[in-house]
Amino acid sequence: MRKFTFLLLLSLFIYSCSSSTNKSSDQKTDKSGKITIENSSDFDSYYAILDGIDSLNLRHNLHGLIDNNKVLPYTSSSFDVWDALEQTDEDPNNSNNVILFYTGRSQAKSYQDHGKRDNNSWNREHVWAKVRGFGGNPNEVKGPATDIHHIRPADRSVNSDRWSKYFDEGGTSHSEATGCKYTADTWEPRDAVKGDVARMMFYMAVRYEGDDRFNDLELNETGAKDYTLPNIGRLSTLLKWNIEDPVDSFEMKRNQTIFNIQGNRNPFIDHPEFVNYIWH
Ligand SMILES: [Ca+2]
Ligand SMILES: [Ca+2]
Repeated sequence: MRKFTFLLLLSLFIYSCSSSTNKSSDQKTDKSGKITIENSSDFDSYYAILDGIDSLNLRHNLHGLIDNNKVLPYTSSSFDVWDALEQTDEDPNNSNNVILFYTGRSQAKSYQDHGKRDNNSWNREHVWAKVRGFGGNPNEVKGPATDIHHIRPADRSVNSDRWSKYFDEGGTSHSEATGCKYTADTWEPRDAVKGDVARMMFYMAVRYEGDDRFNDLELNETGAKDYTLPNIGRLSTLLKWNIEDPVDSFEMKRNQTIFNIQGNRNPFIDHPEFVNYIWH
């Protein structure tokens, strides 16, 4: 009996320890529907204004927090998107290189696709495909077309093959970006960036709500083969990837670098649990 009591107390102790480990995330998804910002991280002062608000208002408040970013020129003799990506996607092991998003290859920053049409050079992939809401010349369109939160260095030919496909799982393995798969309509990125894709798409949907001169970008479940609509999917797959590939140090560092350049953050990198309040 004494042994049983001891085991019971021991299991209660272990349970309470594991509960307190999870306390932070529990608090943020509790049933009261209030958002709690604990000021536990350097970046939490950015979110302090959200502390105590009703979770139903989170999306609206997040939009107001992130919608005043500096708009970069796409290509310019002054600091432009090329220059920004050399900082945001720098190879942590080689400051002369960037990491290409779909292949994972480390590539010389200087080996850019500037009309040379070299298939192994790198260019600028709009992860939210341009034609899905902000087509045209990015130099003129700007806004979402020059928002570096979703623009990544990519191998020129791989970028071309991804085209404007929506994100979902399955299909044929890509011959060059071997971790990626594709069908006629869909693109599945390599495992290491699946969550990164999801969180970039969540950012775009909340940053662009149609209250400025840009379209209201929205995620959908059909994937939307109609490329003229400002939609991309598949939402349920993105939600799954957000969990399967959690935020890592490269993504956090990238978010901070963008904050320094563009003046706004991707909240879904800093607080992945916010996703639960907005998409169910
Ligand atoms: Ca990742
Ligand atoms: Ca939107």
